[in-house]
Amino acid sequence: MTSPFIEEMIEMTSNMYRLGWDERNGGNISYMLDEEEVKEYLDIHCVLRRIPIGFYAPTLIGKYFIVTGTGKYFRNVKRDPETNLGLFRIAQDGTTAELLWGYRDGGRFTSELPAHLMSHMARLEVDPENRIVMHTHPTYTLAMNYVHELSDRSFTHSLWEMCTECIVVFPEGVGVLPWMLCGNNTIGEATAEKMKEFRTVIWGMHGIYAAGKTPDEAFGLVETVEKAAQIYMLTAHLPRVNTIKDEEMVILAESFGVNYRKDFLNL
Ligand code: 2HA
Ligand code: ZN
Repeated sequence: MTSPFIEEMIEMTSNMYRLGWDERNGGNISYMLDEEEVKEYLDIHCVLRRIPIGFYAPTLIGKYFIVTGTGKYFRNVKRDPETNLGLFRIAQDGTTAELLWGYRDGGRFTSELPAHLMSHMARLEVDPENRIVMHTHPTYTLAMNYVHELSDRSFTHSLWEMCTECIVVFPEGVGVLPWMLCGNNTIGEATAEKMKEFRTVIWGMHGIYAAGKTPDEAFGLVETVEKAAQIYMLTAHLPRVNTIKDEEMVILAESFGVNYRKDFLNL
């Protein structure tokens, strides 16, 4: 099967791999699809396997997702999408994935499915058009986690200072979680809680989550945060001679008409 959504997954995973964000099996993506677009390519009544998801997702019943597989390498998605990706529907019980395509070697979805689906539920509440949740390990964002205080406000403020466009691209800021054990419902719930407020959530000393209506929106958030973190890391050990001032960020936000977190600035 080839389809626009598989092509999209190939493009995203290939780009993320080449950016150096997804070593080995690092990173995972979930993309919610409309039944109409799935139907064009698959018999939606032909369930290959039923896989428990390990939590209850009432608002996702009947929804379709294409999701990267557990233990799979982003580097390999292009060569063999049917093994490295899977497409499933959340069953009527709200706790089972009905596999319709993929995970061909008997595999299953990413171990981070709780964080993905719980984030989808949280984002859909605030943005019914949300479709994408992506998780990755961008190098400079991670580096910055080791040398910067991990709080929503101060981390956001430092990122906003690093590129003129930051406050315009993520005016709501970024949420920051402390280091936590990954791959379980607890980190999923913590991520979803932050996702009510932020499209971008940093997992302390692990990586980043981003959500959006389109792959471009989610990807754009991660690459903008990563660019800011890169500039932070290239300059953190040098004397700061110039900076974007908080009053200038206000001018930017107002000029672009974005609703920004005023309490994240020192005015
Ligand atoms: O699945 O990135 O957080 C690989 C990961 C886990
Ligand atoms: Zn990870």
